[in-house]
Amino acid sequence: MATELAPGLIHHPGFLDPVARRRLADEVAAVLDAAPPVIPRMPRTGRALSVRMSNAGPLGWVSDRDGYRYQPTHPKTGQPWPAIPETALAAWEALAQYPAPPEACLINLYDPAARMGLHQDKDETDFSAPVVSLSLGAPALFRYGGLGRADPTRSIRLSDGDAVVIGGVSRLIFHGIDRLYPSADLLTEAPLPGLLPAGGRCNLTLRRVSATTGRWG
Ligand code: MD6
Ligand code: FE
Repeated sequence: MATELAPGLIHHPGFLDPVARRRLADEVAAVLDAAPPVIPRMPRTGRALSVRMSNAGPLGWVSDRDGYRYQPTHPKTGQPWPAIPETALAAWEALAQYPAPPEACLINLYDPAARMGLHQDKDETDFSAPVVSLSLGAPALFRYGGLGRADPTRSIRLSDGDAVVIGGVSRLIFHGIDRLYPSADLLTEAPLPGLLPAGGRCNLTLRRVSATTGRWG
């Protein structure tokens, strides 16, 4: 059962069944083999974020001292990003209600202590397309607010297999991950062994960017 948390902000608990979760985790492992995770850094300060990131698709989101941007190649290997996993493309087709495929699939890897500060996804140029997010592994506390950073916020738990769509008038809301809940059963079954420690989490966000590969921000 899907829940509309706010207009255009929709939570689909357990959207991926266990077979699809396993398949997506295997597809993500193959992507990460070709495009190893990188520690993103804040523009200017160079401060490291606590997540590790990689991408799939024609464009990937990269953050380093030079700024935030989408680019067609991996910053370390120089190779094009691998193709977006089939399971993720199918989720976009089912949930995005948008007539074109995603151009970018950002892969966030959370160690049990990792978090992500409140932010807006606004480095894209096409805000008519939603962002579709898929979660694997340990549950996480997802906080969302309004269009202003200081607006009141609410929180929900995102669990293994959940999908979230951020679109419509909610496309630019502030959101983030406050913490993970690395529970005992997940300690024995990490979704990406070797890539994530037990109790870790993987989140994929599918986006439309634009045909341009220039710099923003
Ligand atoms: C995460 N998610 O769940 C972080 N962004 O790890 C996001 O930042 C996000 O869940 C845009 C749309 C949906 C999201
Ligand atoms: Fe986001």
